[in-house]
Amino acid sequence: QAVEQKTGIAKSQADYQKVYDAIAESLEVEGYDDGSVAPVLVRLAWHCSGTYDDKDKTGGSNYATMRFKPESAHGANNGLNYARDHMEKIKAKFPWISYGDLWTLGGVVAVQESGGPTIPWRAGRIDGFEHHVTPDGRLPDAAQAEDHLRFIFNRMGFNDQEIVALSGAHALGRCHTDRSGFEGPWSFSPTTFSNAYFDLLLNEGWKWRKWNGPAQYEDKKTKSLMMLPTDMALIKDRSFRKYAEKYAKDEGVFFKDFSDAYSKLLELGVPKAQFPSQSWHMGGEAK
Ligand code: CCH
Repeated sequence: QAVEQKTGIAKSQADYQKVYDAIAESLEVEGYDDGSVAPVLVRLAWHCSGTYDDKDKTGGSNYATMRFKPESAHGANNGLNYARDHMEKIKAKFPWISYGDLWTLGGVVAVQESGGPTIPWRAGRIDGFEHHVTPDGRLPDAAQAEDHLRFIFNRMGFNDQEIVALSGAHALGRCHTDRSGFEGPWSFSPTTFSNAYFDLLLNEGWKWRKWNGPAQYEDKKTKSLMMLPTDMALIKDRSFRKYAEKYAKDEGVFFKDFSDAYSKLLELGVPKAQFPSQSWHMGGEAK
């Protein structure tokens, strides 16, 4: 099915596949973090979607409101200018794509090309205006615990199982002192999407790191990995822990549940009528 973009020219899945390919080719960036922009593209896709409030239907990925000053300056979005600037180069080649489609497709490419599951995705988001920006405080605060996680993610419409599944994205990437104040990667291979986050969370020994930065954990053995207070809440809370254990044991189950929850996340706030009826499988072979 074709999707009508604002240019009025209908685009097909094949057109979006070209955008996918261009993003995939752009992921490796020598000298940037661990050599890939995939992690920060996942964070952009998540933060542009996670502002959704299921009660009043505001926020979400539809209008790509992080382009506007109030939202781009929200503390939770520190450092995402890097990801947005990166995506501008793709936008220059495909000016017909909406920012919401571009950023969420970036999040799909980043997960899939890092070895993660296939993420059903479809085009249809439209560019909105500054008045669509939602208030600060809709994204999670890493210094908090399980009650806060439930408060934030229930607002988006996610349950305990989906909260834990989505958190597994922290297998990718790292914290930066100049962005969030926290420091370090969660896993030994931060450019590979896997269930390593759950395995490490449950099976490594963790203690508070002694440093001048915000309270975070470090692994006792190598002192090279980190966990946020919110990460640790996933094994302290009994309901959350059940799912963390399941995902640590079975990567296939994690991949399936992550794919479902992430696909749902990337569509938050988009009226169904804007989408073609079927989701697409972009990129490589289905896993
Ligand atoms: Fe996250 N995340 N995240 N996160 N996140 C950070 C980085 C990444 C929280 C806090 C932080 C999700 C959920 C949560 C990624 C994906 C997801 C950072 C460091 C903090 C702090 C930012 C920095 O300094 O650069 C908290 C709290 C939650 C609560 O649940 C979810 C959900 C996802 C995706 C599905 C990814 C990927 C990164 C790495 C970014 C990078 O630049 O390497």
